[in-house]
Amino acid sequence: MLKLWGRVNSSNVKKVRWTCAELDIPYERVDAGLHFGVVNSDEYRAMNPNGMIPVIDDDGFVLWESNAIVRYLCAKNPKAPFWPADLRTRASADRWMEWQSTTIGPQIGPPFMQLIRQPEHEWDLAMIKRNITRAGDLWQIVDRQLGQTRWLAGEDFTMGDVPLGILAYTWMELPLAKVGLAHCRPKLANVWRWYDQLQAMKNYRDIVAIGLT
Ligand SMILES: N[C@@H](CCC(=O)N[C@@H](CS)C(=O)NCC(=O)O)C(=O)O
Repeated sequence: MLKLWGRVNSSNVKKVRWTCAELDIPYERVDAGLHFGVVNSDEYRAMNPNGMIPVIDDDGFVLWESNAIVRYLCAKNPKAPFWPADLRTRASADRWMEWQSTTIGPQIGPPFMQLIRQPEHEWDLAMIKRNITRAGDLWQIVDRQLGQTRWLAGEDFTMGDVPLGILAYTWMELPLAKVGLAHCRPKLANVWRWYDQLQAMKNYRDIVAIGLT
């Protein structure tokens, strides 16, 4: 059986768990990361020298990097439309996965770490303001896309909605009012409609919308 290492409150582990749920892939999960430790053991570092989660072991094939894992699982268990059969739709889904990891994710990650995981006296308010303002601008790009298509890569829910869908939960739940930045999260009509669609999904409620910790 597929084995997955990673704690359930990790956004990158959520990508893998949500994908397994969509594709009906059974797996065994081992808690790892943060207070669970594990990631610094020699055995774990031999699997992932970065000491990060998630990692999977599929019958002896070890893989890290969440988006690569999502694509591997999809290619091995192809199920359209989640793994789009059409090359261009799949490339569009890929594009939003990469954009989440490289562009908007890095803006939201550091404020998340401080506002949710660090005591208030350690918050770097200048950084939080800079990043949240930039993230607010970037959500406008998502909003424009979702003004044209029901889901990010077209009319169907695909793997392309997974990383940003997870980040959307983080974004909506961040206590921005506490740092006077609630105005950076205006009610963008298309993003909110897409977020409602996500919240209507059982897998999203069970795996993603589990509170920010
Ligand atoms: N690019 C990597 C990033 C992995 C990553 O940042 N994982 C975080 C959790 S979301 C982690 O391992 N944090 C350290 C820990 O939990 O101990 C991926 O997408 O898999």
